[in-house]
Amino acid sequence: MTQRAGFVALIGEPNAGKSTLLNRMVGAKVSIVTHKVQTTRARIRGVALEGEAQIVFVDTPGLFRPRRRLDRAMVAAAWGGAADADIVVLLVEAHRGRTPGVDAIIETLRERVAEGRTVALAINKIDRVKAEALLALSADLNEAYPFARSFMISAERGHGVDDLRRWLAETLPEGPWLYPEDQIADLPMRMIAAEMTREKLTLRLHQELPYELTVETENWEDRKDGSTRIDQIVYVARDGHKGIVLGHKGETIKSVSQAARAEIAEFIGRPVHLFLTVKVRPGWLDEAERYSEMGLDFRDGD
Ligand SMILES: Nc1nc2c(ncn2[C@@H]2O[C@H](COP(=O)(O)OP(=O)(O)OP(=O)(O)O)[C@@H](O)[C@H]2O)c(=O)[nH]1
Ligand SMILES: [Mg+2]
Repeated sequence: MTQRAGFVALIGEPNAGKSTLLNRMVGAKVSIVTHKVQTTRARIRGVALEGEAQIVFVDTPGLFRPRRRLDRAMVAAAWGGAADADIVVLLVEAHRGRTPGVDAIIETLRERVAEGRTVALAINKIDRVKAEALLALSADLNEAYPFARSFMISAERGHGVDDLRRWLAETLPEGPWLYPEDQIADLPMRMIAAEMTREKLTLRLHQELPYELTVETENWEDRKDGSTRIDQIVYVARDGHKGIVLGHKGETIKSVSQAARAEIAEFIGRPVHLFLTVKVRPGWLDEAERYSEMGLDFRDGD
């Protein structure tokens, strides 16, 4: 059989379930997931195999109307992912339907991406609605845009995901595989580890979560005894945010650190010693280095 390989970009509004779908396709948690919008900040590649095809999924930040510099960099990264892909899959939330945000994405798809590129629709979270509503939504969206195929899935529960994977595998171009057979992610381990800590912070901080927060892995040391020491910095923009992240008597940062350590240790298969430091850095949202650490372009996207 001939080998096939290529890139499949997952795009959609914030919270559509793109990262959940990527993780399910890859079979490991490569990209962080929370119930909050704007969780993913950069392009994250995860690799899945289906028969003779290697499908490289590209998770992207949610698409919305950006205002701040970080927003603009995120949205630019998402459209960049779509522009580079062989196939684009637009995720739409079943229970929210055709929102103005979805229409805006379709508009941009038409203007910037569509030419010669295969675009499919995946209505996600079908576990949240009645089946009757799905057909009408699918028809409506297909009227707005000529999707090559439409799928109805639940990324969380797995419904319809095998069909989507099979179709992607047979639709990708013929060609040699792009990654070694056993590789599942294309993101430096230090970045995955920082993302895991950011996820735990996001889950723990609820409404108090500062938007102006980022996590970087500063030091990574694989020790002779088989364990790994990891030092990370949590950057916040204001003094008040430092207290929020630390929590009463340091309880918040302690529980975040424990949860992140366990997840990183499981991922790398080694015991981990994780040290978190919180730093107040008022201008970090305008520092080029912070963006490159996140895998984003500092230059303003359009
Ligand atoms: N009920 C239900 N919830 C889902 C499904 N897929 C994802 N979710 C939930 O939707 C929320 C958002 O999921 P993510 O995968 O982080 O969404 P995303 O599109 O990557 O979001 P951003 O990175 O912020 O753009 C999480 O709480 C998921 O558990 C699904 O099929 N059904
Ligand atoms: Mg995401």
